[in-house]
Formats: sequence, C-alpha cells, structure tokens
Amino acid sequence: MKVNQVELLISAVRPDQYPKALLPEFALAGRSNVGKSSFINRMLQRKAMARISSKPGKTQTLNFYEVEKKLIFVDVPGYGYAKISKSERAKWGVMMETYMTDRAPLRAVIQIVDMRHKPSNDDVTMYEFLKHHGIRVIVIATKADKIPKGRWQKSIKEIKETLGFDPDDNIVMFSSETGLGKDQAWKIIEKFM
Ligand SMILES: Nc1nc2c(ncn2[C@@H]2O[C@H](COP(=O)(O)OP(=O)(O)O)[C@@H](O)[C@H]2O)c(=O)[nH]1
Ligand SMILES: [Mg+2]
Repeated sequence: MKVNQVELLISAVRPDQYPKALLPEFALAGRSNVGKSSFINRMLQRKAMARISSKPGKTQTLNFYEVEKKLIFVDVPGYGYAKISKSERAKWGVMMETYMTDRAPLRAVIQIVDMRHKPSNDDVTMYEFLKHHGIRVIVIATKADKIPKGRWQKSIKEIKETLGFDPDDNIVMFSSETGLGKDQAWKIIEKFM
C-alpha cells in the first residue's frame, strides 16, 4: 500500500473512546521495546508517527492510527516491563483483554517478536491467548538486521517451535531499520482487510 495519509484518531483507554468510524483494525502486540512503534513507522514510511520511546513501558494508551482512510493500526503498550506497579499491570491487562476480545473491526493481531532471541514466556502466553480467542495472528520477527543472514532460518524455526505456531498463521522476517519484510507484511494485511 502506498501511504500518503495517516492520522492519529485517538489515544483511548476505554471502549467508549474507541473510534466510531469502523475500518479494519490491526493491533500490535509484543513486549515493551521489541519494536512495535518502529514497525508501524516503517509500514507508514514515517519517521516518528508512532512514538518510539526511549523509556520502555511508557505508552499506556491504545493509539489508533488511521491509514489512507482504509485501515487502522492500533499501537499498544507492551508487556514484560518489570518496573510497573501491580495495579498498573492489572489495568493494562483489562484494557488489552477488553480491546482484543471485544472489538468487532479487529482483523488480526500483529505480534512482534525479536529475531535475536527465543520468544519469552510472555510472548508464548500472548500467542496462546490470541489463539484461544480465535484471533488471527500475524507474527513479525523483527530486528533481522541485528543478526547475520545465515541465522535467519534457524531463528524463524525456533520462534515457530517455541510459540507452538499454527501453520495457518503468517510469519514475516522484518527489519524496521532496512525495510526488509515491509512489502510482504502489507500483502498479508491487505488480504485480511
Ligand atoms: N536495529 C533495529 N532496531 C530496531 C528495530 N525495531 C526497533 N528498533 C529499536 O528498538 C527500540 C525500541 O523500539 P520501539 O519501536 O519503541 O519499541 P516498542 O516499545 O515495542 O514500541 C528503539 O531503539 C528502536 O530504534 C529494527 O528492526 N532494527
Ligand atoms: Mg511503542
């Protein structure tokens, strides 16, 4: 998709704040600092549309970015950030679960994992949660630029094995740094719109 127009519709925490104009939505998921906002920026070819925080755990809202008046990317706060309080973590859980399980326009969750490492327990829990709720998942294995090309296939295999990957889902090797995987990711997203 050629992207000319992007607009941050709203930063929401509750369903009554979600956008009323219904377009196909694609929500991000992944641990804090894995590269969710960078993924959005690369897909939109914008430097800083979605905020890339130097401080992990900062985005505590669901940010709805409308693209070409055709679809919406929803940037979300990441998981696995140690330095948040128990009550904040609980609030995060309710906000995410409410959105993910009860949002009709949600077409797929784009789960971002780090290609350099085996998926964490939190990554596995998130994937299983999404599958349990029958939510379509697009796995993006990002930061490919940070490991040698010779390790790419091995890394993808390890990610699939660790997640218990459903062969009906899609997985894309990606780099927000180089743009690797961008066209493939767009193709999948457009198919699900
Ligand atoms: N080399 C490289 N760095 C990345 C990539 N994606 C994200 N980063 C860096 O990882 C850090 C966290 O990225 P961010 O998008 O804010 O993560 P978020 O918390 O998941 O939204 C930033 O310093 C990014 O520049 C990538 O594909 N390659
Ligand atoms: Mg972010």
